[in-house]
Amino acid sequence: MKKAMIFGVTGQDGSYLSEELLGNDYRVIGVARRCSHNNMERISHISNPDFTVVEGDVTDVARITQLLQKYNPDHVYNLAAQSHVGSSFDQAGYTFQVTAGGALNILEAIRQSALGMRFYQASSSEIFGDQVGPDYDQNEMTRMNPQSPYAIAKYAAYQMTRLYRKSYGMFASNGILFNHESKRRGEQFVTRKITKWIGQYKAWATKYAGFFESGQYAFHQDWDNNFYSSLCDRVGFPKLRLGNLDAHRDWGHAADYVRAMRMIMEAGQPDDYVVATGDTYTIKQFLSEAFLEAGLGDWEKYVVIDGELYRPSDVPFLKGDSSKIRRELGWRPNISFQSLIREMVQGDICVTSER
Ligand code: NDP
Ligand code: GDR
Repeated sequence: MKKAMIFGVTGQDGSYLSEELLGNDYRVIGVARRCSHNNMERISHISNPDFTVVEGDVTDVARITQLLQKYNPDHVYNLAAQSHVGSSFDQAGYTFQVTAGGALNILEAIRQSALGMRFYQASSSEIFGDQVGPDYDQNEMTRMNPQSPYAIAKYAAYQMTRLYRKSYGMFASNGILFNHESKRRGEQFVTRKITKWIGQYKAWATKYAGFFESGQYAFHQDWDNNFYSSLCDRVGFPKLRLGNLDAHRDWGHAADYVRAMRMIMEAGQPDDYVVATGDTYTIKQFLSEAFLEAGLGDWEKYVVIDGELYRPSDVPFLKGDSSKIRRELGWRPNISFQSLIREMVQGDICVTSER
């Protein structure tokens, strides 16, 4: 049985990757940082004797070395990062320390241990920044021009991974993943922020509908969307505050993307691969689909544009060309944009109505 170690096991991808690897006969050692609150929510459902969680932080090279020596994994996945692009403008130094320095610490610990384990770096489409390919799709050959402290940290880690591969002959690969989401997506990212708001709003509107329908209030009006959105104004349910809605993103599902990670690590040779659906949508299009899925109609009635949520510089257009990984490793995504939105919206409606 092969052993895999995952740094960043408590994140969205860490949880899906653990399931993916356990389902493919790996023993999984997840590394989680010590936290004063419960950060195990995404992995607490995994009860498998081949799954172990240990404490560790990617800024602590001594601990990384100790863990590698103790468990001697075949594969090491580095998913740990300060992964919020917007926050990286406020916490540039910290982001660089964790997101770039963490990758270097693991690479160096592997090199010094001389145990020959394989390394995966969670690289990101953010490293393309404002650059597009000749057909507007970004692939492994597209010029990179990162546009945030996060993206620059990821670019440093990407280059470091390539350098260790070239200089020391290590099996070290970059998965250049475009945005991928799920019900487990962090609540500060735009897709989940939208679906979570929808879940809370629907729970609130249902409560009010019950109140009026109970006859305590004589209120003769069609129970339509205009009524509910005007309630938002009158009774004070906070509207959904968002920033730049014109950016394009190529959104896939995390379950499909962790399969790509495993395939990259099981390949014959180390290499760098773009992982993307090849479709792109604006935030406005995501809003439109999500509000339709929730039966709420026109999203514009519920959304307020907040200038504070605009980033000092943003990535305007992402659309990935993943033909290399499709051709060489046979990967392809199975979950459509519409199914992803359905899962996220319905998931958040269920969660909030159960509370
Ligand atoms: P999350 O933010 O959900 O997860 C990040 C993980 O890193 C969490 O487990 C977090 O722990 C952990 N972490 C943060 N700082 C440290 C540290 N100092 N030491 C150890 N662990 C730490 O990200 P995702 O799961 O969405 O993404 C996984 C990786 O892939 C990240 O590196 C991200 O930058 C990258 N990526 C993500 C994409 C996406 O669309 N999701 C696309 C391209 C790249 P805790 O739970 O305690 O906060
Ligand atoms: P991104 O994802 O920056 O692409 O990074 P995010 O969902 O944060 O933003 C996508 C786009 O939406 C715009 N936007 C908002 N974003 C957030 N978070 N909150 C808002 O209120 C809001 N309003 C508009 C943003 O400006 C941006 O254009 C994600 C992360 O998972 C990274 O770790 C990963 O590397 C990349 O995807 C690929």
